[in-house]
Amino acid sequence: MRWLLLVAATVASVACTPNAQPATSSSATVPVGVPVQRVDLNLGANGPLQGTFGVLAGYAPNPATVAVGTVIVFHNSEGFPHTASAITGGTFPAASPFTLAALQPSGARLSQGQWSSGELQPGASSQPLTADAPGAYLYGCFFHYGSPMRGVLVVK
Ligand SMILES: [Cu+2]
Repeated sequence: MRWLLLVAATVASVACTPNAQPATSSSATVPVGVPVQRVDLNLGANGPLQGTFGVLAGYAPNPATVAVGTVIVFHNSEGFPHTASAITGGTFPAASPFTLAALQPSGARLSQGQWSSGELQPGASSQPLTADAPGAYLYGCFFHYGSPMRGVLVVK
C-alpha cells in the first residue's frame, strides 16, 4: 500500500511540471480534422486584382473562399511587417480605417467584427481565426492600406 501511494505521488508531480504548455496559449494549434486556410501576406508577390470589391492586393488567395468552420491563419512571407485587420462594413473606405489597435493580435472568430493578426514580422503567422458564419469579410494592412493592401475572405 505504501508503494502505491509513492507511485501516485510521482505521477502527480510529473503532470505538474513547469514545462507543460499552458492551455490558453495565443499560438494555439488547430485541432486535428479542422480545415485550415493559410493566407499569404506579400505585397511584392500578390498583386493587384480587380474584383467585385474593387482592387485587391497583397494577400493570396484573394478573395479566399472557405467553408464555415475553416480556420484562417495569416502568414507573412515578405521581409517587412504586415497586418491582416478587419474592416467593418461591405466596402473598402477611401482612407485607412485602422487605429493602433490593429497592431495587437485580437479576435478568434471572423463574425466578431473586430479582429486583427496584429503586427506580423517576416516569417510570422497569426493566431487562428475561425470562419464561424457565412459572409464576405473585408480586411487590410495597417501599414499598406493605401498601396493598396486589401483582402476579402468569403465564407460559405
Ligand atoms: Cu502590409
